[in-house]
Amino acid sequence: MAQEDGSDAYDVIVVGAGFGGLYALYKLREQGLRVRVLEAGAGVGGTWYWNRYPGARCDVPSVEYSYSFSRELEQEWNWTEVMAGQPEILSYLNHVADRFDLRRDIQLETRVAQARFDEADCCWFVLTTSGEELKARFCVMATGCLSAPNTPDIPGKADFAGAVYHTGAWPHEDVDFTGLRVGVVGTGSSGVQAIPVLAQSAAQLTVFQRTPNYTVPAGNRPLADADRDRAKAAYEIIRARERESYAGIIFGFGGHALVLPTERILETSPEQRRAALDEDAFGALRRYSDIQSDPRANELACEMYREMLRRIVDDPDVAERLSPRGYPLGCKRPVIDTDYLPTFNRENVTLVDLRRGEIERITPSGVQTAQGYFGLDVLIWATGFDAMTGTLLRIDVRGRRNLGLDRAWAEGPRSYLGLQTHGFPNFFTLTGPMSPSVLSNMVVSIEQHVDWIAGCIRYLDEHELATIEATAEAEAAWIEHVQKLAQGTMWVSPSCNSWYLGTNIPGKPRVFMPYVGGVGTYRKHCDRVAAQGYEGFVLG
Ligand code: NA7
Repeated sequence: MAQEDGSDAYDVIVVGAGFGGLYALYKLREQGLRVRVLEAGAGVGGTWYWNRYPGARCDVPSVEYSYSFSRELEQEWNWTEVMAGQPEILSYLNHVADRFDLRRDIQLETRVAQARFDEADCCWFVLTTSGEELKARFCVMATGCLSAPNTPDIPGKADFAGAVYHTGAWPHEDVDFTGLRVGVVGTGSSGVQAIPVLAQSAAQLTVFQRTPNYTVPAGNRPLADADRDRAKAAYEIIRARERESYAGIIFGFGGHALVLPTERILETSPEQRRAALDEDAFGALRRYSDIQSDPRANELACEMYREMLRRIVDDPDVAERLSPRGYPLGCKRPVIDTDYLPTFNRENVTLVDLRRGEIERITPSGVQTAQGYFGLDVLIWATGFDAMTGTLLRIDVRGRRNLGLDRAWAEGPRSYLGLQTHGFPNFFTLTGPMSPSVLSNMVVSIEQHVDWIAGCIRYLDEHELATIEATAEAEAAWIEHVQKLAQGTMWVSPSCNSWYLGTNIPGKPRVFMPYVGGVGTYRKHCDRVAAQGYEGFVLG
């Protein structure tokens, strides 16, 4: 498509129109750049466009899980719940798209098949699945960290004759489960959120659980007018503190101010731990500072968790089946829920603990496990995503000398600051592996990355430079730093399997992908690199 000045190139192509892509468009366009956003979905919203399963909700307080770039937007939008549900977040993003006139530069239903760097021209050619080719100086991949749904390769999965859904690619029309026998495979955040809601309408709900999660009640509630007003009045302080904080969040579950743990569980007696549970149920687990770093402390916390679970679930055998064992609390992403454990007290809910015998095959009418057969009308995969790298690697990305990103990342993702990979000049990943990303409030991390990239492009333009590329040395040093920080934490414990490590996808290298040093520290690294003329990058 020809531009106003007659050239056929954009300055920036942004892939994805979720939180990241929308802000990237706003910010880069403000800077006078010609930007085109390509989005596979038929609407904006990214994660919140696709993940519309019953019960889908954010686990970060809504006043914090929102943009900070516009004071007016902050003041005019009224969140209705402490933690917003998917429909409200999606309306917010649609409002943002309209409010800032973003739609005119967004091309929907456009899936990117290939992105190729042209060394002679110093630009990227982006090819869509419908054969359209676009040219730009820069590529910003706002493709999301949890956007490539994973459906496990279980024998017979294509044979099922009833309706099949994936939580990460849920249909846009309402699905009615009344009177139906519904099966859910998977008990991560998506399964844990969907199961209590599905149980209310399905005639029979069968949950196939491979690994029980440590899930704690979210304590969600309507957002009181007074609390919303207080947040609006204090936004400037809230945002400033988020940016310096560890996770980009200053309020905890239920919207209460986060309190730093001060007690050591190893110094408590069994009676003190029981009393702590009596006083604050699952909240008690937030009191201890040694759980994430000491395996003995962690095991005591796990036992507290299982004790609490036994108090909630009536049938002792079901409670045992729901009890996480053999891996530490804090290894997987925390799961918070609404009525999850009490759901297993319902007559119409059956829990199949796959640790006692796995799924052998899917048949046309149900699921055959080593423990018996379960007849179903509907099968729901709540089996997660090929996280952090999956969406990028499903695109054929080719950098210098035709190097494929799949080859560059064959042994795990490689990135300098989580922003760029050596060999791929002018190609930026938003909240990419090796940045705080999924360990943080994504909106805070997205805004930080977009602002950094916008500053970087401005710097290049002001200095009449065409390219920026991470050096192999800076990239290697950053990866080493990221891995070193994670060492000794529960996230990388040998008994831990998680999508942070890529172990949920057969054959994916076991590499811990996020940066655990915290968003405040990370921001300082990025700012220092920029202030020193983009140290660790070659500018050409
Ligand atoms: P998750 O957290 O990856 O959960 C996927 C679930 O599916 C988890 O319980 C898996 O068990 C289970 N799973 C995966 N493969 C299988 C097979 N083959 N058989 C049985 N069960 C299986 O994805 P979610 O969508 O719930 O959440 C992803 C993130 O989105 C979440 O952390 C939030 O950040 C939002 P496993 O634990 O691997 O044994």
